[in-house]
Amino acid sequence: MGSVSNFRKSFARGALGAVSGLLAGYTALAVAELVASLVRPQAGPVTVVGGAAIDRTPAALKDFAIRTFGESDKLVLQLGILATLGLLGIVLGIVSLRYRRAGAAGVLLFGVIGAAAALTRPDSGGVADVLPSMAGAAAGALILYFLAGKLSSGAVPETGSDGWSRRSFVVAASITAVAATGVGAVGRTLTGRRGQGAVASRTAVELPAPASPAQPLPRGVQLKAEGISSFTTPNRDFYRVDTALVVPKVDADTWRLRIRGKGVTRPRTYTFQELLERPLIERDITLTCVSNEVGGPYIGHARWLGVRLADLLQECGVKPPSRGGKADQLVARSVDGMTLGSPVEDVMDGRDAILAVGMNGEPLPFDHGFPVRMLVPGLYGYVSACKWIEEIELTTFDSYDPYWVKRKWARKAPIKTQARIDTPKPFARPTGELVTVAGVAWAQHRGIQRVEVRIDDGPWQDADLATQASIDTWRQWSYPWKTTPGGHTLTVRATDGTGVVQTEERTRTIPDGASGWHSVFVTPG
Ligand SMILES: Nc1nc2c(c(=O)[nH]1)N[C@H]1C(S)=C(S)[C@@H](COP(=O)(O)O)O[C@H]1N2
Ligand SMILES: [Mo]
Repeated sequence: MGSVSNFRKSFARGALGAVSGLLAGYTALAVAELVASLVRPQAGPVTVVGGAAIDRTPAALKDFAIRTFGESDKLVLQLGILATLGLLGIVLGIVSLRYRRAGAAGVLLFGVIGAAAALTRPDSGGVADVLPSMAGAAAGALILYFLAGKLSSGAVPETGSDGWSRRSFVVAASITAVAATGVGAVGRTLTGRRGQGAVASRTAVELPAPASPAQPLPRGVQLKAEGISSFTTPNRDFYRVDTALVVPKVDADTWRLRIRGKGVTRPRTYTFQELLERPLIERDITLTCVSNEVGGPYIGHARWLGVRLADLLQECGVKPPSRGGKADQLVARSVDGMTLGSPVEDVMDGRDAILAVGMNGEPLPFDHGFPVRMLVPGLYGYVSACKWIEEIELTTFDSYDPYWVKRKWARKAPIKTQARIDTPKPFARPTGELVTVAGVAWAQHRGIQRVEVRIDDGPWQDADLATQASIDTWRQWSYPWKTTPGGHTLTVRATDGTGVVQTEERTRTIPDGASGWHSVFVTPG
C-alpha cells in the first residue's frame, strides 16, 4: 500500500513539475512577445526560429509541405514549433524537480538558440534582435526556478500536513499564468499598433488613372460553365506563396526603392509618391507559382497598375545585354530579405514588366506586397514577382545566386504551358447526357492557341476557346461531353501561341516547374 501511495505521490509531483515547465515556457513566449513588440515584431522567437527552419527546409520537404498543408503550411510550422517547445518545457519542468539550476539553465539555453536565429535572419535588425529571446528565456528560467522551489520544499499534492505548500504552488502557478497572459496580450496590442502607420498609409493611397489603360476585358473571356475559375481572381481569393511568417507592414510614406549595381550609370532612389507621379500602365497579367502541381491551385489573374520597369532601368542607365549591358541578372530584394533574380533581357525586351502599386483597382493588399511589387509576364513568381520590394540590384547570373537558386531551383524559369480541368471535379458523378468539361490553360507571354480534350484513350478533340485577353493571361476553354455510363478519364492539353503542344512528360515542380497533362476520373450516371 505504501508503495502505491508513493508512486501516486511521485507521479503527481512529476505532473506538477511538467506544469511548471509549461508555465515557464508560456511566460518566456509572452515576455518575448512583449519585448519583440518594442524592438521589432519580426524578432520574436517563434518567428525567427520558424524563418530559420523555412530557409533550411530541403526543397523536397518544402514541396511536400505545400502539397499537404497548402497555404496553411506556415500555421502548421508554427504549431509544430509551439508543440516542440511545450514538450521541452515539460522535460525541463520534470528535470527541475531534482535539479533546479539545470532546469533553469536549460530554459536559458533555448533563449540562446532563439537569439542566434534572430541574429542570422536576412532581415535582422542587428543585436537588438536578441532581446526578445533573451528576455523571454530569462523570465522563463526565473519562473521555473521559483515554481520548482515550491515543489521541492516537501510540497506534495495531497491534503494534510503538506496542504499549505500545495496551495502555495497552485496560487503561484495561477498568478504566473494570469500575469503571462496579460504580458502577452499587451505585446500583441503593441505589435498591432506598430502596423497602424502602414495601414493608414495604405488607406490614404489614391491610385491615379493610368496613362496607358488596359483594354476593357472582352466579354468573351469568361465562360458560363458552372465551376470554372473566375477569369479575374478577386484579391481575397488570390493565392499567396512566400516565406514570411509575419506579413511585412511597410509604411508607404517612408518606403524607398533603390536601383544600383553593374552598369547602373545613374543610381537612384525613388519614393512611393515619385512612382505614383509617373505615367502608369495598367495590364492584365496571370501569375503562377513554380510550386504549382499539374492541376494545382497556385495561379491567379489580376489587373495590375504600376510603373513600367524598363523605363526606370533606362533612366538609371541600364542597358540589356543584347545592347551591350554588363548585367544579365536583375536581383530584386524585399524588406524581409528575400531575393529573386530575373533575366535583364526579359525585363527590357518590350514585355510589360511592371513595378505594381495597384491590384484589381485597389492598392496592393499587404499579403501581396504593399506598397510595391514586381511582376514579369511569362516568368514564374520566384524569379520575378518580388513583394515588398525595396532594392533592385543589377548583377550577373555568374556572380550571384538569389534565395531559391541557392535551394536548388533553376536560375531561369519561364512558365511552362499548362491546362487544368476545373469542372467536373475529380471523382465527380455528373448527371445528364451532356456534361460541360471546362477549365483554364496558360502559357504566359506566348499565349494559348488551342486546347484539346480526350476521353479515356479516344482521339483528341478540340475544345471551344474563350476570347484571349492577351498573351500574358490565362485562357478559358470548354468541351461539351456526350457521356456514356461508367468511369472515364478526361485529359486535357494545350498548345501555346508559338504552336508547341504541351508536353506529356511528367516532371516534378523542382527545379523549374511541373509539366504533364492534367486528367480527372469521373463517373457520369
Ligand atoms: N518578398 C517575397 N516576395 C515573393 C516571395 C517571397 O517569399 N517573398 N515569393 C514569390 C513567389 S514563389 C511567388 S509564386 C509569388 C506569389 O505572389 P502572391 O503571394 O502575391 O500570389 O511571390 C513571389 N514574391
Ligand atoms: Mo512561387
